[in-house]
Amino acid sequence: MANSSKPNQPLVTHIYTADPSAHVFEGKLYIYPSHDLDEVRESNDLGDQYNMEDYHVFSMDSIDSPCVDHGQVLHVKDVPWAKQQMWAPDAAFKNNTYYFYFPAKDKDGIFRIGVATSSSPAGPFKPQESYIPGSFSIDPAVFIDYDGRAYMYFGGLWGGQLEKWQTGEYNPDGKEPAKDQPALGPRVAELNDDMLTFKETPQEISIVDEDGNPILAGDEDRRYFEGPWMHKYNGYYYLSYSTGTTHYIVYAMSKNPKGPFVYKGRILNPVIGWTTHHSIVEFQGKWYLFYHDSSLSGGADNRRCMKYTEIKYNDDGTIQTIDPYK
Ligand code: FUB
Repeated sequence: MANSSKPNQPLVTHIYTADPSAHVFEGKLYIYPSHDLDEVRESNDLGDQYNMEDYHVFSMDSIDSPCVDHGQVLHVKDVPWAKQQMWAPDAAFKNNTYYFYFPAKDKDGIFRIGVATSSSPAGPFKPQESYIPGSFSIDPAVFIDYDGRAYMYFGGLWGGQLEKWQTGEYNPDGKEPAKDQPALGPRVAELNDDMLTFKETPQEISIVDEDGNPILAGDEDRRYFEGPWMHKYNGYYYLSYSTGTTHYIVYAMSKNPKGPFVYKGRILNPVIGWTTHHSIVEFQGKWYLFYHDSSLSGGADNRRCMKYTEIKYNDDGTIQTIDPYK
């Protein structure tokens, strides 16, 4: 008999999972995480330790139900354009089809974002022949607004190569801006109705402080690093993301899905392990943060486990900071 799920506990323990993107499809909660390999690897700044090869999909009937593994839904060997490193994915539903979005390095070692489709939220997913034209870097998060328009948010520094795309072309020597310069923002592109292609060239999102000044590259407690997520609450768009080197999940708010976004605060304090990566979803009347840490492996950066906890909003729409271990 499978165990019931509990807040701040690993949702599954039979495999390592990370970067959980949670969505409600067909009345159930579906989770689309990375599948960490059970292998020992030394960490480096390029993220070579995250050498994942495939994806599994999970579902829960209610928040305390067992988390069910639907098995392997996509493998790198089945993706014609991809060579390695199947990193943080996401999924969306439109046109009676489930779309699974995933980053991977192409045959030239450049991260691109691919799509695979299925008639079921549990997959399996059939990949497109090539990656999304004009896509680059990592961590796609697809948000469908109430008006039906779909947007992809993406991008990540260091191993995610975002700093190499500042000119719009891939520059292997691209560096982060100087500490007193505006930080690089995540990218956003509206998707065409086919959900397979960008409607426009991806744009950089601006994240500013309460005075309207750009968050600077040296402000590592607040600047964008990777793992964007978009959700909407009470008419506001919430862009949440990881600060990478300082290990926070933070958020910024806007009245526009493309920003500018005003930095508001921390959602999640640092977890065990280097990376922190999350999603936010409303399910059966409550709001939840899905996240990961490395507790299941005793702290190995590349062997993580997905978890969830409830989110609470204040009356002014700000989010209460969560300490994962209290
Ligand atoms: O899981 C591989 C990478 O680690 C993800 O793409 C990042 O967001 C970080 O969690």
